[in-house]
Amino acid sequence: MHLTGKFCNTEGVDTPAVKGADGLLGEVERAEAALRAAADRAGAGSFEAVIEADQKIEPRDVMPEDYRKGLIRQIAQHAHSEIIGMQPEGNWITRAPSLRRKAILLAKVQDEAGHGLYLYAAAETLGVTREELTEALLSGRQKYSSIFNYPTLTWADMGAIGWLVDGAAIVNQVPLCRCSYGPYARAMIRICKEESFHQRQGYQSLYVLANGSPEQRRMAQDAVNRWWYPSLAMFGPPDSESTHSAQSMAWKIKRFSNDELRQRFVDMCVPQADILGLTLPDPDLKWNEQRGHYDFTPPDFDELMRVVKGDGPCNRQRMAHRRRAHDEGAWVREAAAAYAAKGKTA
Ligand code: FAQ
Repeated sequence: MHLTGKFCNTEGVDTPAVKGADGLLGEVERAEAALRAAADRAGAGSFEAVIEADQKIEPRDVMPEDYRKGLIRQIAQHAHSEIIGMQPEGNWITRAPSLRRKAILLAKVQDEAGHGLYLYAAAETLGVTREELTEALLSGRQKYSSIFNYPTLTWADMGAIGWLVDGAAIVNQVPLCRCSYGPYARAMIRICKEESFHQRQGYQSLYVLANGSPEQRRMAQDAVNRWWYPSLAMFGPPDSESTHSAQSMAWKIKRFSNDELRQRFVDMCVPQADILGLTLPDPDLKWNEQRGHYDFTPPDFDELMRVVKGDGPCNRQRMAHRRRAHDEGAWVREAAAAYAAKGKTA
């Protein structure tokens, strides 16, 4: 097989460079340039005119109430996902197999906290407070991504999450860099650059296991078997059942439908799985010459809806942990508020 390049690691295994999520970085950079151009052409007129001209809506612009509410819904769910998403991987920080892997995982989980913060800040520009958003998560009124309700059973899950979950996140989020709401689009640019690194490290970690001992290889395959369908489900219900897609796409919040992005993800993963030497757990996965895409078995959407509604393997554990962390952090918030108040009166 022809490989496009290599990057080194300290474990004696060179990982082939593959075309993949980091190839989407060019798209992020184009979105960044478009954002700068849009800033130079500010003040296009009415909400409809700005959307039509593919420019950005900014916090002080007039916007339909449903646009504002829809954005708060999506950005808040996204922010909560980053925060809850720290738990499955946080579970392995103390058990990482080497100091190097521990440092990488620690940095990745910390990045996810940062993504949550950028996103909460973007949501706040729409007139909600951080406290309101936190309360909505803790009370269960607002949700987070289904994917974080699955358990991380072995070290190989860290590789599979990086490769598949971060990979799915990038495919979904790169188009959000061109979202019509300025603060969300700007937050997504930085997030996508970091997610691309996350995806790459997961792939590399899995590659090392896939080329390791028979037991490591089995562990890598088992992780891929368990994370494949939940990753496909991250893209949401099929287009025919997606309640928000049509309006979100008309307002240029979403640029592609759930099914289009799911297909893009499958097409990206198949050659990457080949290089890993691992199998994707779908006997019906095959290239369709006519469509120019891989045919694949869709995820179980009834399971997705059960998990979203709170009945996944780890929903209760994740929420209990988040509530406990929130309560235990009360003194930090109080101290920070007291310090800020002191600064104002000094
Ligand atoms: N999980 O009408 P649609 C990450 C809900 S971040 C839970 O199609 P929409 C980084 C949906 O909210 C992952 N709920 O909705 C990371 C709606 O319910 P609602 C998060 C889901 O908004 C990696 C209902 O179903 N990413 O992974 C899911 O047009 C590793 C109907 O659905 C984002 O949030 C689901 N999978 O499309 C961190 C990206 N799918 O609100 C740590 C931004 C659907 O009416 C470690 N969000 N629902 O009660 C989006 O792109 C969109 O919101 C979609 C859903 C595509 C998720």
